[in-house]
Amino acid sequence: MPRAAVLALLLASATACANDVPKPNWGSGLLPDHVTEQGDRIVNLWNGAWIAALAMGAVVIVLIIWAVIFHRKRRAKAELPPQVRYNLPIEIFYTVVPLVMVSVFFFFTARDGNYLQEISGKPDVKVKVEAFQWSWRFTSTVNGKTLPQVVGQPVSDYHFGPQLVLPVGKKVEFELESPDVIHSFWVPAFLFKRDVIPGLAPNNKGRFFEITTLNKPGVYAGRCAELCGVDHSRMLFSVKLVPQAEYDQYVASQSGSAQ
Ligand SMILES: [Cu+2]
Repeated sequence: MPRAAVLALLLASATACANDVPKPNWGSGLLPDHVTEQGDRIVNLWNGAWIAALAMGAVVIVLIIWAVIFHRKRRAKAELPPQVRYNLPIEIFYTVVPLVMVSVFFFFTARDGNYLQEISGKPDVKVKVEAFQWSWRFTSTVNGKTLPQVVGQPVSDYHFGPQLVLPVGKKVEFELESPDVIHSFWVPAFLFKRDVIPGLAPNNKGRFFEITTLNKPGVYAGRCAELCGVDHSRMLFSVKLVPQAEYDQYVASQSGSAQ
């Protein structure tokens, strides 16, 4: 009974803090639905890696089972089978095959890693993201106009955290900055996270990344993904994707309130 009670409590509290976890989707390898063009590439890399690893695992498991069954010690003949060593073809084989496998993984990982770090330099919206202990400050710049900052404070539900509003179908460049410790900017629906490292030079590539939003309006959870202190778990925010007309309205209302 006490164990069941503890389990029930754990279950209740574990699901309570997981209120922002998107529903898993088998079609995209259990990744959450994504809202960026870059997400397509990540889903493909993820699924490709899983399929390759599972296929390789299947070959290895079948070979192990085969070896166990056909080379088990039989009572009739107790002597050792012939001991083979320095078999050059086999040694070349088991050196080359893993090299090829690692090279294939490396190729796709490097190709997609480079793609994800590409920056066009011509974003429709620029967002400066400042991560601090323990919330976020977002400053958007659109058509040369800088909108008022959106500043948050620690919250236990992302709906109440700072909200970054972005238009759908547009290129958005992020610049990450931290005045204190390392944080990590993570919107699960972007299928992407990037550490926010204090003290990087202004032109350091590690500060920047770019996404192209898909036409999927909605409110998406975001959080800090790097343990950064006592209120790390409450460093929640949201990203709201809206159609262009609604975004223009938002920009207009913000420019008014700036004065
Ligand atoms: Cu943090």
